[in-house]
Amino acid sequence: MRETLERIKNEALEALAQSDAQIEDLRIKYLGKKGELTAVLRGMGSLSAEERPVIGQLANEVRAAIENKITELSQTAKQKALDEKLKSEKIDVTVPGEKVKIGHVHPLDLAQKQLEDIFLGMGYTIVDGPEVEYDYYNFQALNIPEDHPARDTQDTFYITDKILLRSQTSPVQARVMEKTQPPIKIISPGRVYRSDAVDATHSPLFHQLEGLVVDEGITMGDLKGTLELFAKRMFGDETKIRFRPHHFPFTEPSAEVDVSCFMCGGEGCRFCKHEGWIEILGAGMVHPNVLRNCGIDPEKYSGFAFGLGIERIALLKYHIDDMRLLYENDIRFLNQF
Ligand code: 2U9
Repeated sequence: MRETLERIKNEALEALAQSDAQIEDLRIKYLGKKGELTAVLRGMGSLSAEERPVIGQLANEVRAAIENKITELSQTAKQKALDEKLKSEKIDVTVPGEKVKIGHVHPLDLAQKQLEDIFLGMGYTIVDGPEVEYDYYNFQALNIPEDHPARDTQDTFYITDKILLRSQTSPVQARVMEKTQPPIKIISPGRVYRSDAVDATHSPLFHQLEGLVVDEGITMGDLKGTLELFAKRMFGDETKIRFRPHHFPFTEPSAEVDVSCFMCGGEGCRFCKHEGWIEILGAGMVHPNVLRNCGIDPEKYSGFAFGLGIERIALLKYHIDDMRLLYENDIRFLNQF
């Protein structure tokens, strides 16, 4: 048995020294449950009482020698694999990185930002408000009672009888007037909703920017001066404006406002459909009923208001002929800005 153990030890160590790829196979062969060493140990029952501890100790030494060799070889193999991995995965930190593509500011945002900058420069404050609004602030407070025909032209989406998606940003101004006494000088840009079918010039969701100034002694002259300055800053110093009488329920008197065509200087061209003028705004003096509804004394204060569609400004500014392009987010379109 002593010879068998010596033979197993020598054979195992030699086999392990020759091959590191089959370490596991060799471990099973010599140390496994059905391995050669286990078979010897099982046969120890036939040994005499004196021989048993001696052979037992030898068997343990043989096991330890084989196990130590296996541990040593596995560690060497692991280290070798790690060295090879580190070598093959070496990173050259001096290679220039791949450029990350960054997006563009959307043309609608560009237009809104420019509009905001112009009015911020004139001392206006930007205010925000809810898009889901009470019928009261969207219509009633603005002098549009339940049976008013303006409800047809501003037909919107109703959540309940009394709650809707705002059809204009005017409710924001109504809320400000309710909370604040004049002087008030604000603009309210934001999303508005109308029950319109989609085409080149309509969308059920679009963006407005409205302005409101209320103080003692505000006149139509202030409105004209403000919009003239706005038009020059937006479309160039040569730009003229003209007021055409109109009707809005929330302003009296009211006007539609045109700017002289910034493509032909007012001569008439394809861009302005040979009119020389391009309509961009609605405006007027805040109706006394609206001031009163919002807790402001129309005997003491007066104000002007104006409104424009931000899409219309973006289309004009960037010579885009179809509003749908603004919402499709086709990357070939957006890359141009
Ligand atoms: C209050 C009082 C009055 C806002 C105004 C317009 C005229 C106007 C349209 C332009 C194109 C809307 O985007 S559009 O369809 N707007 O013509 N808006 S005066 O008047 C107000 C607002 C708030 C409290």
